[in-house]
Amino acid sequence: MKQYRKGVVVIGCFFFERLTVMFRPKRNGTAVLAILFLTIQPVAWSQQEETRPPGGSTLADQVDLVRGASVCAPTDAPASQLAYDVDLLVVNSRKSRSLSIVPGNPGRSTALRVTVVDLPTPFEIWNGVEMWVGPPTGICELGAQVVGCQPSETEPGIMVAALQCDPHFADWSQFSGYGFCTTELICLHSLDQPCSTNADCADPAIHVQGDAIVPSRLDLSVVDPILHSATYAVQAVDVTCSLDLPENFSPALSVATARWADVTSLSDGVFKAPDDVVNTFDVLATISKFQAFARAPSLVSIDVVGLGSSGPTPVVDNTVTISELVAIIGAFGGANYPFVPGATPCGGTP
Ligand SMILES: [Ca+2]
Ligand SMILES: [Ca+2]
Repeated sequence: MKQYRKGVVVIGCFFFERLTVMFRPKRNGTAVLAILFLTIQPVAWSQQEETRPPGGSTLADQVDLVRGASVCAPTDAPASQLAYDVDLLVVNSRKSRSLSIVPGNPGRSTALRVTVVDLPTPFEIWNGVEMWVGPPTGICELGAQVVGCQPSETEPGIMVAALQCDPHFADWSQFSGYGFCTTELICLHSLDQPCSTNADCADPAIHVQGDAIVPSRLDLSVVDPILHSATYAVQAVDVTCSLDLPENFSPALSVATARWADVTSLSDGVFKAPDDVVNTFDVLATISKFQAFARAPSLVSIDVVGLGSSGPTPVVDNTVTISELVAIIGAFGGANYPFVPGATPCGGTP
């Protein structure tokens, strides 16, 4: 019992210190958020272990690679590229509303096709729909978000791209986000890799977004809930290849989203990959991003909804507003993803 109390004191001190940092008066309404957070925290500690699905966080640090040659690889390409012309890598940390991939294929013009494989209810009606990754946009995010900027060593940021209905060919290696190197010499907002300067934190990931990217689902209304992962297949195809021949596409890279509003976990005082649990750390991370706290998780993790004139919308908007906080707190209370399928994306026939 003494050890338990000691642990509670340590955790309490940790949160007090974090709140002291975050709640310097920067924005109206901060005091309200602080009270809100302090109100829900006791509930959080009592619930956080109850919402973990069977199997735990087996996908939390997923890194996977598909690599293979397309039958129509251009004959003038170096032999070394012929063997690797369809590299695709899913990077560390799933997101609720984005697919984070590294397209690979430097020096080659490819298009990236996203096929809906298996979505949880009620989005299963979209299974089989095909879309394409559109042109990337840079978002600098060390502090306030600046959409349309070019991330660099001095302006850390991410590259995002919306799904669209037509293929977009590009040498995707020309696009790079940048994390920033913390005093602990770990890159934040990128691959959490060791670093000595920001130059070590180049991040080749493209974060693919759209209303067809929906979160995995854990239905807490049933006994023994099982996480239904929302999965997508990403394939590359070279610009020289016919899009009508399935064999011209790369092997499929399977990418899953995180559970709804599971935006992070916390380890050694640093926000890490989602852990299949929605608890105080997810709320804390969202508040910290709302406050433009530099060590908050990346925007692409926290941005889970858009904000329209009549409330939240299913298309993320590259900003973190009170809508994100409401969504995360709702999920913490057991709410599922609040949106339902609209028209089939791209008018496809699943
Ligand atoms: Ca979490
Ligand atoms: Ca948003």
